[in-house]
Amino acid sequence: MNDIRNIVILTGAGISAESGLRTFRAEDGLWEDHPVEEVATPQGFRRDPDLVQRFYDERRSGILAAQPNPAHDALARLDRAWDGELLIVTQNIDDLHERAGAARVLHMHGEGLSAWCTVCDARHSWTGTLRDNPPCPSCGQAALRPDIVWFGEMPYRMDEIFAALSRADLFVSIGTSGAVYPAAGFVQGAKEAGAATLELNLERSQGSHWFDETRLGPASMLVPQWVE
Ligand code: BJW
Repeated sequence: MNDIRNIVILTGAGISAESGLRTFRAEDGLWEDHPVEEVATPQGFRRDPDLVQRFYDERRSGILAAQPNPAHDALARLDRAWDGELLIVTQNIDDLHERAGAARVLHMHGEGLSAWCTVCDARHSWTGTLRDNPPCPSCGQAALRPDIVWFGEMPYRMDEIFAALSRADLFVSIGTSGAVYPAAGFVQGAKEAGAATLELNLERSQGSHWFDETRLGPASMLVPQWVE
């Protein structure tokens, strides 16, 4: 990594799979039991808010019970040691990168341990449930929803992500299927900016042909190997 200064790392559900958090599109994935249009769209939330709040209440308990695995630990070590630019863009709503000790983390699809008030726009750290309609600590209205980016909504902090991609010398994608945009298009953006591109995944992603190199295996093995 001699001539590399700026690194962008994209992580997906696969990096947290070995921490016991289910991925979405595997045969036993979350979308098997919970149809995506029911639980991960604004329309689904309007139709049945209780169902969606219950789904994310369960996900929140799962996040609180999970622990970072060696892949999160290795990225945190890299973050601490790297004196060039580095950004971990995660599609995951868990906080396992932070709990492993990484600081430069951006949650483009929101955070499971955050609640967002649709009346006053305040965000609050949240570890309890939302299905019982608790009042917003800022405005008192019972209008909190999970602070999650659903299909059809704009992912967070896209300007920062595109700026980091435009400066990247290396783009690394870890444990994501490449099925969801705009994250699935980041590899092309990074390549156009002249970055080297590496995929670490259990199986090839949909955009695997865009990567200069693909290494297949579990994240808990591949990520520490790549970092050390
Ligand atoms: C392992 C492993 C191990 C397993 N080790 N690896 C037509 C064309 C193009 C786009 C669209 C279109 N129609 C609609 C769209 C847009 C839409 C979209 O992409 N739809 C697709 C279905 C086509 N996108 C949106 O609506 C987004 N917003 C948007 O586009 O706004 C407009 C915009 C325009 C221009 C610029 C910017 C914005 C919003 C997307 C929101 C996604 N939300 C979700 C749910 C919320 C979070 C949550 O509940 O947790 O986010 S969906 C779900 O998928 C979740 C994930 O973050 C996301 C990605 O999934 P991920 O992480 O890749 O998981 P899996 O399960 O798919 O894959 C797991 C991978 O891990 C696999 O590869 C395994 O091999 C691997 N693995 N074990 C290593 N041990």
